Amino acid sequence: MEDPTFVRAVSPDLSIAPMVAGGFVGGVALTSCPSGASNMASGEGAEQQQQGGGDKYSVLLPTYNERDNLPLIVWLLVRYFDESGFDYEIIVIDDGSPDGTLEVAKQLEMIYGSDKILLRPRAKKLGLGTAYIHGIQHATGNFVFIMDADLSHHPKFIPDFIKKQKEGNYDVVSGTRYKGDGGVFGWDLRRKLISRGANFVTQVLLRPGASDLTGSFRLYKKEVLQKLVEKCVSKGYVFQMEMIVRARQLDYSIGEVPITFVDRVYGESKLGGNEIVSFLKGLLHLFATT
Ligand SMILES: Nc1nc2c(ncn2[C@@H]2O[C@H](COP(=O)(O)OP(=O)(O)OP(=O)(O)O)[C@@H](O)[C@H]2O)c(=O)[nH]1
Ligand SMILES: [Mg+2]
Repeated sequence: MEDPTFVRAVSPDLSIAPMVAGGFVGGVALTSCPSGASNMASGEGAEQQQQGGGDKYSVLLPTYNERDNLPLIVWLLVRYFDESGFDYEIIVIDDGSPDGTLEVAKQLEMIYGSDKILLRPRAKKLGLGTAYIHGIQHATGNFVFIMDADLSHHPKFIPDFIKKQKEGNYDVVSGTRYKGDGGVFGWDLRRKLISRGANFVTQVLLRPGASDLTGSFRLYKKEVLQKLVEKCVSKGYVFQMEMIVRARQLDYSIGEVPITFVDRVYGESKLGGNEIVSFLKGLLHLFATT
């Protein structure tokens, strides 16, 4: 058994900071967060010199039943942003999660401050696509990160995204599991085949010129994201793919950074037969209309 006082989140390089178990397991008692959290709450991070020439990064975190994951992802985001010195805000879009994610988010807002953690909840589960639209409306940054809140996307890659964006002044920087050091951890063969298959079929049909089409860890210029979201018609899993296909279509520049993707740490996976069927339907629709 593990040391009961620590829970180590699964990470490809096992480098995620240990969390005091009482700090987030069960998601309620957050007072024992790692020392960095309380320092940041008291404004230490804010005193660091801001970088990025006035750039601000809004991170959209859509959540549905993520009470166990949210404290850790937020803590890691705060850590990496504070270390890099860029201005940021984290927008949590919770869709009435029955597990009480919003209550946890409220505690995080108290810990880190309402200028850093913005809660923009909705009453019920309305889907990821509209969660992003809702989030963008409240984003005050000129750049927007989109990532999952289930720890599949590690905030340690945030500085790589920002560096890449600045290198080529890209409109979109897409995290890729299928290039360089990128990869997938924790998926069974079925899930890997589905992801590879979806990418392969889409590459053949639509030739979008990006290596990871179904991933959702991306950085956008805010106005680009707004335009893309307006153009996108699909809902569900095909949405991420449509975003990148439309980005190419609209001649936006796309940079890529290798990322490792780790299967969700807590909570249940929702990928079932229905999602696969609707993905294929969406793909065919895009093929027919683009
Ligand atoms: N606000 C909101 N968030 C959602 C909704 N559906 C999923 N999410 C969140 O969106 C992110 C991605 O969803 P996931 O369920 O992790 O999707 P996935 O990674 O393809 O599948 P699994 O991790 O295997 O379940 C997570 O942070 C979810 O909590 C929704 O309807 N509304
Ligand atoms: Mg996930």
